[in-house]
Amino acid sequence: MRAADGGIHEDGGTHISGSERLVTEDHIPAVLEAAWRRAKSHELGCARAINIRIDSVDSAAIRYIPPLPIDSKCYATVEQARTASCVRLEKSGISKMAAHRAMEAICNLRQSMRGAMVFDAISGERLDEFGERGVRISHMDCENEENFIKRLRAVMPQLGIDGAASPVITKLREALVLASKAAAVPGYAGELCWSDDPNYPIGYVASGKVYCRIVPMKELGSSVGGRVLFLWPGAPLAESIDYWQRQPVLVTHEFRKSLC
Ligand code: WAQ
Ligand code: MG
Repeated sequence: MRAADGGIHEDGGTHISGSERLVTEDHIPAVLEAAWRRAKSHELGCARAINIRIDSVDSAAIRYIPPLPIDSKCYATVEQARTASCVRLEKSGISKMAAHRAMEAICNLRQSMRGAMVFDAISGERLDEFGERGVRISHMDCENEENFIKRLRAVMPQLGIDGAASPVITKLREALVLASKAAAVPGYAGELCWSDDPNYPIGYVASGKVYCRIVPMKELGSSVGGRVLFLWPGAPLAESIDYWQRQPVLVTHEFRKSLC
């Protein structure tokens, strides 16, 4: 599902929210209802153009992958958090210039993208040609939502006892599924992301194939957020994008123990 205001995305509409699921047919009515509710009740505004697309996927084509291991870091200020995020990316071999360019690119977004920008991990140049749209990663989900959340809580006890439908659990589950799928292409170097939802100041850095939650990645109330995926020089761009957009992936609940 992707929802926009002021017209459809393809006709200049502003991105409001989106969600990607990969479920069996019996779950479709419930997933459709949840997508509809999300589109109509988002804090960024009321969607007036909603695009819901259902693709059938051959179950034999599904790839099963484990989630990235999770770490978590809290900082006193957004500035400290962003500086530490760049350092984290640099420690995994991504250049300082690429890390800073990615940070700036997200900070300078005038309106939300519905997809991610792809950057060269050394030169810091943008590689994809999707402009304001970006690459929308799709066809992924967790293999079993209940077990996924149970294991997630076990490795991250600091998540507390919020219900499974709590915004934090939903955001983390979706972001971890996306980041784990993103990391599964050869040539993947890392990711920088934070939400464009004004009430959600948490972001993450994926580097060295670890998902590290970063708090606070922006000021509460800011609607500026986005995603940058890094590829090592020479990584196959077209194949990576094709995998991100089309390869069906289910993320298992084989969590390695939390690093925090
Ligand atoms: N594929 C590529 N990029 C996407 C996708 C997708 N499927 N979905 C969102 N994006 C990009 C797009 O530019 C959005 O504007 C931006 O990311 C933010 O999307 O607690 O909630 O759904 O550990 O607002 C991260 C922290 C939350 C989770 C990220 O992103 C945690 C989040 P949002
Ligand atoms: Mg959002």
